Amino acid sequence: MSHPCNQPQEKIKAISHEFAIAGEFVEGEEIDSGHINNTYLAVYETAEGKRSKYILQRINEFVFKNPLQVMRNVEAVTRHINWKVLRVKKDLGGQTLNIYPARGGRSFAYGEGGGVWRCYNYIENCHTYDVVENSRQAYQAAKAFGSFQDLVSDLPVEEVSETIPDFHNTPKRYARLMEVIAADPKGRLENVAAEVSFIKEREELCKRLVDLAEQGKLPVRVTHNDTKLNNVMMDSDTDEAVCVIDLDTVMPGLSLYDFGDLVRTATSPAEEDEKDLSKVEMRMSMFEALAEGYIDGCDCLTSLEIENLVNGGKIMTLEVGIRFLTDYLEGDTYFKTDYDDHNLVRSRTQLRLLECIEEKEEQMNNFVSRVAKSKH
Ligand code: GN1
Ligand code: MG
Repeated sequence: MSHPCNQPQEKIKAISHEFAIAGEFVEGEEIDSGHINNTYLAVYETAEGKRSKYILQRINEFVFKNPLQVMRNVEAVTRHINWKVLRVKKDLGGQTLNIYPARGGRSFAYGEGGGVWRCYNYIENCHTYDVVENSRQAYQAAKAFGSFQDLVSDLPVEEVSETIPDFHNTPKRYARLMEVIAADPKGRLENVAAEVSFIKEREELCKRLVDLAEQGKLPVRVTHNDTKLNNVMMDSDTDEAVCVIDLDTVMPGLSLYDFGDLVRTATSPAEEDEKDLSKVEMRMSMFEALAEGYIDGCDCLTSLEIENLVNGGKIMTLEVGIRFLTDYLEGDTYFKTDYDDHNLVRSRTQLRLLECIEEKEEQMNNFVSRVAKSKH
């Protein structure tokens, strides 16, 4: 029997062996990335002594009920982007994600217990930020996600499936929270009266984008849907955006969800789970860099999309606040947590940020109109 410490190594070795990787396995480790999937790094060495790194991920089947559908979306998007980068010579900043095929040519392999795994190239000399440090980083991240939107703007929406139904349907997220409040399955409701009334006052806001989309006023596009700042790899020497990662939630959506999640994650100097709410802030300089970057990266935005950029920021921040609170009340079954109140802390940070955005809303909208005018 193997020593327990070697088990992750053996697990990583066994699963990486299922993919078309040249050379011999040297070592592996688990890496911290996101609240959903388990991610590992594997190092391989060829006969000539060249070492290369690979990313292995097990798709979380509780969150993604149909992992093969997720893989079909990822295949469609990576194929399209890589083709565009070759043909049009426009890229996201230098690198793109590539899927290493599994034995037999599929894009995924089954691991222990039937789990679905995939293998990506490792993006060299890069790192991610959980908190934005300067407006250059904000600009770079937004431009990368704007370019992503632009690159997939001619990929027909029908070619990607909705892998998590109503993922960004904010009114449905609101309705689900109301159900959980009514049931209060874990007896945690007494701790969240202030958060619940804050959210209830904003029921109308939840509907704003979905209504415009239903009326056909906002285009449904292929979107990324998880555009957190830490889903952009930045060059470790130059801080330039190099590659957009985490393509699992690519599906039909609104560009404003993508811009909105950048506002949520790249304007405040506080972490997503900061306990001291006085540290939460919506910094105008960061917002300005995001708006400039997104508009510079994406030529296809309509004027109504541009007019709603600030609404995107407000709604995504509210939506994620609702989702964290729902998960807290349900007993933390969705997002990975490190301690008992983690989801509550995260929710409070989002709601505080929304308040900060509301305070500066007019200024933010004025800035967007000025940028829009200067570019058209
Ligand atoms: C999750 O996997 P990760 O950490 O990039 C979540 C997003 C949330 C985010 C909040 C599939 O993203 O929707 O906005 O946490 N992903 C999924 O930090 O639910
Ligand atoms: Mg992620």
